[in-house]
Amino acid sequence: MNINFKNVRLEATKFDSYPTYNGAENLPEVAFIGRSNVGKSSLLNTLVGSKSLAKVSRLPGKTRSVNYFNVDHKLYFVDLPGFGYSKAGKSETERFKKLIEKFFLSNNKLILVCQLIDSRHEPTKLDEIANNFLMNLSIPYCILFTKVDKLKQSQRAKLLDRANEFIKSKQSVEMIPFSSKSGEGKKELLSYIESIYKKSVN
Ligand SMILES: Nc1nc2c(ncn2[C@@H]2O[C@H](COP(=O)(O)OP(=O)(O)OP(=O)(O)O)[C@@H](O)[C@H]2O)c(=O)[nH]1
Ligand SMILES: [Mg+2]
Repeated sequence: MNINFKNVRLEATKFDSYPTYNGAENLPEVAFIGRSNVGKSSLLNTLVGSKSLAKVSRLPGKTRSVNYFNVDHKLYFVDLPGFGYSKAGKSETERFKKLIEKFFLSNNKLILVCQLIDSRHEPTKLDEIANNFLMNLSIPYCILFTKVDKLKQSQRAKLLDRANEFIKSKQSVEMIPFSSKSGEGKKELLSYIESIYKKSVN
């Protein structure tokens, strides 16, 4: 029943999410969404213990398709293109927006949505819009604060306040500080995903 997160392969790459990808095994999905460059692909690599499974770049706008990683024949990790990439042209931005909306609105296989927010900065307007949209889907939802290795002690202390401010008056939400560099948060996130998975198959 336990998931072997290291048994992973890229199964499919989609540029259009309609109809949604069913995959050979029709597995439940865990999606990772957030601003361009926030560290989605890096986080996925860290979770599965790989350096290069998902493509990472210093420049925003690296992931432009929806990538389905088959994890141990039990679930898919879905790496989405980042939103808010200012250098992408208008039509590219529109395409991403439609792709992401369709991905979430016509998908009944999602068991968890993880929104990534850069721990160094205030959440952006787009982070807030995404947060509102995602929390209204009534799918289990969590926030991952990325790149915490870059925080100074004083910023670290403020993170919790900022996090609470961000989700104030919303239902209780799992929040995990994460670093792909130090591995902080990895264990916690994997056990959280595993617990959600177990609930979904019971
Ligand atoms: N210090 C530090 N750098 C990180 C961390 N995670 C990602 N980065 C760096 O941030 C940059 C962007 O990482 P990606 O994983 O490609 O980000 P992404 O969210 O997938 O970006 P798009 O595919 O463009 O949407 C790369 O230079 C990474 O090395 C982290 O935890 N700590
Ligand atoms: Mg990416």
